[in-house]
Order: sequence, then structure tokens, then C-alpha cells
Amino acid sequence: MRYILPVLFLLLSVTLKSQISLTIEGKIYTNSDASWVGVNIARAVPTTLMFKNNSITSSNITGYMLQAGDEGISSTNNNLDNAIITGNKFVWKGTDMKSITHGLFDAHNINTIIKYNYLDHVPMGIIRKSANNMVNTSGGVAYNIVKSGAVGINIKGMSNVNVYNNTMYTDRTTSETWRGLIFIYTNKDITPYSVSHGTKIYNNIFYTKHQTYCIQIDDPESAIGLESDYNIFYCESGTPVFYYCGSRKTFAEWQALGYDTHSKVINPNFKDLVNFVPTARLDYGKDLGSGWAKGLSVNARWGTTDPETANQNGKWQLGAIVYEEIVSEPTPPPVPVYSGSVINEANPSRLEMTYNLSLANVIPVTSAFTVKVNSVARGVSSVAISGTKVLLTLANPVVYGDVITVAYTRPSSNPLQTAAGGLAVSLSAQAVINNRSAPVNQPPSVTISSPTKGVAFVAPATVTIDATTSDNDGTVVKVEFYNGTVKLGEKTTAPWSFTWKEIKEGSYVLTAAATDNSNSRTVSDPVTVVVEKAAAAINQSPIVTISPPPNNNSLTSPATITLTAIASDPDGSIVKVEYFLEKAKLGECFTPPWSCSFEFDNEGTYDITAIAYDNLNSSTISEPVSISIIFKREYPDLMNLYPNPNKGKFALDIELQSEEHEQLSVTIFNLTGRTVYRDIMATHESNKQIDISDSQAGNYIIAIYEGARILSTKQFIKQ
Ligand SMILES: [Ca+2]
Ligand SMILES: [Ca+2]
Repeated sequence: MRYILPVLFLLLSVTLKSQISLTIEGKIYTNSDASWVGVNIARAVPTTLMFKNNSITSSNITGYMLQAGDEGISSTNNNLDNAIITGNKFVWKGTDMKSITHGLFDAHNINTIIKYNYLDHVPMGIIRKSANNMVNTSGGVAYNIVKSGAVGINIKGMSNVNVYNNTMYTDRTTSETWRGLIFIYTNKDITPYSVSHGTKIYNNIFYTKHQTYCIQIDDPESAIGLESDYNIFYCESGTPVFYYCGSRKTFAEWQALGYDTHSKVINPNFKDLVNFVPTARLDYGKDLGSGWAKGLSVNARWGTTDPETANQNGKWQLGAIVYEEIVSEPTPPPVPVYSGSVINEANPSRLEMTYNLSLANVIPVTSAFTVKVNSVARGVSSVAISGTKVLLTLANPVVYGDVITVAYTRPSSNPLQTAAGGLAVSLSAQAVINNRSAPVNQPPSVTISSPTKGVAFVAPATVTIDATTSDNDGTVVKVEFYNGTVKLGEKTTAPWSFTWKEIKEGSYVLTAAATDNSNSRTVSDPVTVVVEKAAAAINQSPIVTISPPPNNNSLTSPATITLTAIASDPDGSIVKVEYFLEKAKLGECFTPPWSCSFEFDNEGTYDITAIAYDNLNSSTISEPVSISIIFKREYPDLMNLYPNPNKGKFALDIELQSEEHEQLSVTIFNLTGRTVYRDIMATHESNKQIDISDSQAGNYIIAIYEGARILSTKQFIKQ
């Protein structure tokens, strides 16, 4: 009967291809027999095995503590595929360090999940093995604590074993073990060999007290597909060491082989060597996906129920123990604080806003910024970010003295922010430092456009000086006019013209000095003008005739003759009349009517002349008048003038003695001898209407000439 049941099961399984379930949970196995062979899991038929929360304590020096699979190729291979072995505690109490007791033995099955187990002093900890090149497609060895064995995890002739988040510790000396905490090698027990490809070693803690191997790769075949990274290695007595295809490697040499690039050599600082809880989170791990996210809690204990677990949280932690998520208020990222803005001389179109933190290269739209220059909006063409600065390119550059403000309105998309996400707040108009330097004032220009060089003037001259001015960057506010160093005058408004009067003869150097609104002054090129002496006016000589004394044909010697000169000057006045007999001066008079009386004692005929002098001392000699002191005869009065006195309009009647007179003319003088009227008498004209009403009131003399000879004179009064 004992043998029939397995046969029946076998028949059933073959016939029905049935899959049975086997759960072994919460059992305590204690055996102190050195030859005990361990707990052997039945596997005659395909079995879904759950080996959970059991405790095995033994001292056996060979064999197994748990045998969940075949030692060699067998018809029962794979009957325990997909087994789950979890939460168990294995304590070996033997003393012979050379013992090869297999702890958790799982061979010739694939995809086993071996989790949350605690192995203490077990000579050969966890074994995954096949002799026929088995390849796992899932499962793995994860979150186990393996303490003080000769080997931690043994992989022999089986591919794709995942070794994740285990805590492995050994205090064995190099003489007490020659194997690594992980030992991978080709199964050469039978031919053909069975290989160990594709082992993945992530997030584990390797702690050796002495320099025993952390990872041991026994042959090149076992390095094929090997991945190892994000682990912690620590050795109390030097660099962690590795074994690779016959050579001992330091950690650096191991890394040089391409392994554990991101791994660290640090002390995990276990709180104790019982529960192996690190003092602090070891946040250096690789995210292995949700299927591997649940580790052992810091409170995990082994008994007959599940050890407490904890989910990975935040950055993955290493080793078997995972700290619970620390729930705390998220600290908001610091907000970048605006500190000021400036526009510099070197780039007058660029407004630089500065914050106290570096900004991410997230560019807000230009409309998020409002720039005003002298209260007028100035376009923003583009926005750039450089470190702590926001660089706004303005549509036009600013100039010296511009008053500039910048405001920022946080847009809904792409606001100013730090890489950590701290958002800059909106800003009302902020003053911008304008570092543009003052432009250098350009002096005004000035030239004298008139007069031009060499123009001649005649004294007394009047010269109008015209200045032409300009100022490229301002206005001319004053022009001063100079003769040499002597200022003639100035103007403060255009036209820039100055009239200089009463200039005497000479040569003059004229300049004009223009001053602009920035008080810059420019002096024009000089213009030399010459004022020439006025040409002397040609003085016209006086006119003088002697009015013959009446009855000069009938004078009886001795006779007193009063001579009267009719003297006038076209451009001046008569100042003196002298009378001569031949060359002998008879006398002179200084006032009109230029009459002098002379005594003639001797009979005879005398030629008398008069010389009239004008105010410029020019003189004219009259025609001589011949006087005969022999005869006595009356001289007829030729003319009658009426009315007399008059207002300048009067009639003149002339009674001619004969018709043999030559051309007659009429001249009227004032008492200074100036001619005020002259006219020709037509032939046979005996009556004439005369009008000198424009002349001044006073005494006038009217004379009738025949040619140059005065025939008669008469005095009258104009009222
Ligand atoms: Ca200027
Ligand atoms: Ca004159």
C-alpha cells in the first residue's frame, strides 16, 4: 500500500496531467543528527509548492536542510517548477567548517521564487542548480538574509538566475572558505556541461569580515550574460575582493571588467548582526519593477507567520531590509527671488534681470515682460535665460538718461522657474539701472556767411554780419559777434544777424561764436573786411558876378561906388567876397549882400573883379565889371517885381531897351548867395510868373543876366 499510492499518483498525473498543490507552512524541524538528510519535498508529480514560514534547525554535516528538487537528471525534474519558498529560517548548528551541508536546495526546477528567508551559519546557503542547462524565465532569489556560510548563493549549471536585494554577510576567514558569497560556475559533473549564463545581481549587500570573495565567477562561460550593478560591497579588512576565472580581483579590478559601475564600497552600518538593519536607508538601488518591490521590514522576524514586509519607496534601497516610506510634508522648492535689473553700455538693447537662483531653461513668452522707457512701452523681441539671469532683447536700445522699468506677469505656461520647479512670482514695474554713459556733446558749428572775405566797404560803413549755425545733437542758444577780441554784440534767437554801424576806415577781423544748449562754444573762422576811406566829394566852385553899380556910365569923379556881388554856391555857402581892381585888393565883406563901397578919385575906366569863397575855401573870380568914371547917366530899371513882399509867387515884368539883347536869364539868390531859382527868358518874353513858394521866408535878390553879365538886380521879401 505504501508503494501503491505514489504509483497511483504517478498514473493519475500522467493520465490526467494533473498539477497538485503542496503547501507546507509554519512547521518547525529540529534535528541534531549529523547524518540527517533534511526535509525532502515530494515531487513525483507536477506540484505547485508553497514552502512557507517554516523553521529548520540542524547540525548535519552533509546532505540538505531543505531538498526541493533533484540532484541529477531525472524523470521528476521540473515537477516543482514555479515553487515559492518564502519566510523560512534555516539555522545550522554544526561546528565543522568543512561541512558541505546544503541549506535551501532547489535544483532541476525553474522559475522558483526564493524570498524572505533567513539562513544562519548554513555551510552552503541557497543552491540553484541543473545538469541539463535549465533556463529560468522568471523567479529569483530575493530579499534573503544569508549569514556566515561557506557560500551564500550557489549557481551551478543554471541560467538566468536573478539575485536581487539580498543581504549577505560572512565572518568566515579565507581559510574557513574558498568560496564567494555568490558562487557561479559551470556544472561539469556530467557531459555535456551545463552552463550558468545570464545571472543578474542587483541591489545586494555584500559584507565580508575578512577578504573572502564577494562574487566568484569560476569560468569564462559563467561570465556570459552576467550583469552586476547597484550593489554595496564592504570588507572590514581591506578592499572587497572578487574571483574571476582563476584570478583574485580588487574592487577596482572587478569594476575594470565592466561590473558594478554604479555600486559602492561603503559600510552598510548594520545596527546588529542579527536582523541586519542598516542604520539608515541605503538609497543606491536600481528599480527592479513592481514584482520585486516588496522587501523585508526593519521589524521582520521569523517564526510561523509571515515576516513583516515593506515596500520599496522613493529611490530603491539595497539589501533585504527596506525602510518604510517616511511620510513628511513635501518641502516646496525654493522660489527664485528677483534681485535687480540693469542695462549696460556694452549692450544697450539687452535688459538683464537677475535672480538669486539659477533658472531652468524654460522661456516664458515675451508678453510676460513689460518694459517701459520713459513711461512708454518698449517692445521685447526675445527672452533668453542664462544661469541666474533673464535676458530681454529690446526692440530698440535705450540711451543715456532713459528711465526704465520692467515688470513680469507669470504666464500659465513656461513661467520663470528653477530646475526644482520653484516659480518666480510676478513683479510690478521695477526700476532698471541704466548704465549707459553720457554722450559726449558735439560742439556747434558756425560760419560767417556774410560778409564774405574781401568785400570792401566805404566809411562810415554799416556791415551786417550773418552767421550760419548748426548743432548735430542739440540747439544753438547764443551767437556772439566779435571784431578781433572786442565783442560787438550777441543774439540769443535766430536769425543770427548783427548790424555794426558807423565803422571807420580800417581792416577788421570779424568772428562769430556760437554756444549750444550744452554750453559748448565754437568760434567761426575769421572774415576780414576792409572799410575804405570815403572818396572826397568834389566841391563845386561858387558862382559870382558883380552887380554893376547903377549909372556907371555917368559917374562923376570922385565918386563913391557901392559894389554888390551876386554870389552863390551850388553845394555850400559863400563865406567871403573880395573885390579887386586889377590885382589890387579893394576890400572884402563877409555877409550878404556882399556890398562894399569904394572911393574913386580918378577919372578913368576900371575893370573890377570879385572873388567869392565858399565854405570849403573854393573860390571863383567873377567876370570883370568895367566902370568908367567919366560919364554921368541914369541906368534904366529893367524890371518890375510885384507884389513885393510876396509869398513866393509873384510876377516879373522886364522892359527891354532894345531888341539887340542876347539871351536873358533870371536868377534868384538868398542872402547867403545860394541859388534858389534859375530860368531862361524866351525871346521877346517880357513877363514871367515865378514860384519859389517852397523856399524859406526871407530876403532874396533877383538878377537879370544877359549871358554872364548882370543887367539888373532887385531885392524882394518872401513872407
Ligand atoms: Ca551740441
Ligand atoms: Ca562849393
